[in-house]
Amino acid sequence: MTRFINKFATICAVSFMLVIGSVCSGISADQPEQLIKVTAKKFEYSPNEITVKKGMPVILEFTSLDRLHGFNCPDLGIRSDIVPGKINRVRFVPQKTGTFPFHCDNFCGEGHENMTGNIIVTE
Ligand SMILES: [Cu+2]
Repeated sequence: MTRFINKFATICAVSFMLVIGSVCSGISADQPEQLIKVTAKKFEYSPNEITVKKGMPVILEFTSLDRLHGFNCPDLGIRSDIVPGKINRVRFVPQKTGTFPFHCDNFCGEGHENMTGNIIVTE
């Protein structure tokens, strides 16, 4: 009888740990952040088309290959300077699907007006 109780207790303990383990891993795996590196130079972004998923957190990591640029995506409320020799990061969680244009908002010379791209948010 004691043996049976011991076995039962072990099974209970193991199942309990399995349940706790799956709950905990569920929490940590819940919202993985997607890191997207974006470089800027006269007069383009690379990539200039950024596809992300609605509800999935994104970190945009900006670097400049030449001079000061900007990144402005007003529809998604994303704005950053892009500074040579520096890494600027912006985190956001897209809440709506669609195609949202972004542009450079630090005048960087002739051709600045063409420094644009799109963030595409899919379901
Ligand atoms: Cu620019």
